Amino acid sequence: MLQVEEAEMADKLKPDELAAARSKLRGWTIENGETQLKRSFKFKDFSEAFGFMSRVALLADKADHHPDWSNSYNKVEIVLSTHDAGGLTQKDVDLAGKISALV
Ligand code: HBI
Repeated sequence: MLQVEEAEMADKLKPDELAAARSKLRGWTIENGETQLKRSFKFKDFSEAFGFMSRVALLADKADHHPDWSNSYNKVEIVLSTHDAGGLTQKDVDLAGKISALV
């Protein structure tokens, strides 16, 4: 059992990596006991919001790393976490950076 936990721990961001992510990822917050990156987006209308979601979907599938997200009319909320590791990994930071570059 210990081996599995160590493997999961190995992937999770270390404190210095979390601090770097905090300063790099403007607009994103680190939540839920430092296991999630979260950001809300507001667009002109639903069409703009959905277009953004379509672009994020393509980025996520290319990265094989997918958001937990919600959409309400012109608002999109994105939560990133690595389910396989039970917390934040570099995959979350990388995808957050790519998503930020879309807006
Ligand atoms: N997306 N956020 C997130 N976390 C994962 O662990 C994950 C994923 N997308 C695909 C994926 N894992 C696959 O590699 C399988 O592990 C399901």
